[in-house]
Amino acid sequence: MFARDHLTFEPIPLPDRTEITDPEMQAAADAFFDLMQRRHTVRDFSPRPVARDVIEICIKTAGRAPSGANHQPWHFVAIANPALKAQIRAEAEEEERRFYAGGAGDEWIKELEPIGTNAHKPHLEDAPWLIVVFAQRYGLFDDGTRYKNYYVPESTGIACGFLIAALHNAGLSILTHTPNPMKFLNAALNRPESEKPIMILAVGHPAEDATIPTVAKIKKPLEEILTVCD
Ligand code: IYR
Repeated sequence: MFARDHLTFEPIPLPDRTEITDPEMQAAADAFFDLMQRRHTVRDFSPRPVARDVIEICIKTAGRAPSGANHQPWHFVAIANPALKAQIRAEAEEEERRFYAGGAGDEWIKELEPIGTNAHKPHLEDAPWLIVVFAQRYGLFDDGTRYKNYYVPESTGIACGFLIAALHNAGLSILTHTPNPMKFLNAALNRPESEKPIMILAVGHPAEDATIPTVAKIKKPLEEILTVCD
């Protein structure tokens, strides 16, 4: 959020700091890894409802992500309304049919084979909540004038990471879904031209017979993703 006031630098002492010993730090880091390694992308949802309060606090958590110049260039739409979910499913499936019928290109389709995806997206209706994340390419003051936002993809990407971690921590399953293109979401959800939809998260409890693709468990080892310069 950018306001025309608050344009002066006014430092305050670091709030919310907790001292932590080195062993406590290691234990906390290990516990968080253990939590996050249990996150799996789920495409089969149970009809069990999820309280709106849980969704709201998770989105509030996403809103604590760092962002370029603290402009917080994101907006979230949380949808439980069955008719709206059905509309989004229908419009997403229309895009997906084009994608799988050739729009994606052969290489992309081949690489999706082990993931097992196709144009059929029942989870967009089965999941009790859809959260659509919009990136604010530029900001709008109340009087309609524009201001610039900075590092918008990075900022919204971090917010999505916070959101997924918060939802997973609450015991929920998530599918990150990116129909291509996603422009239809602006009209469906009445969001302004300044906002670009970046993903739909289907959120809920997994179905009892939910599966994941075998390849999803194969993660790059630390040596491959990390170079240490000490
Ligand atoms: N949006 C399509 C295709 C898709 C693309 C990638 I990259 C994935 O990791 C998974 C699916 C779909 O949702 O089916």
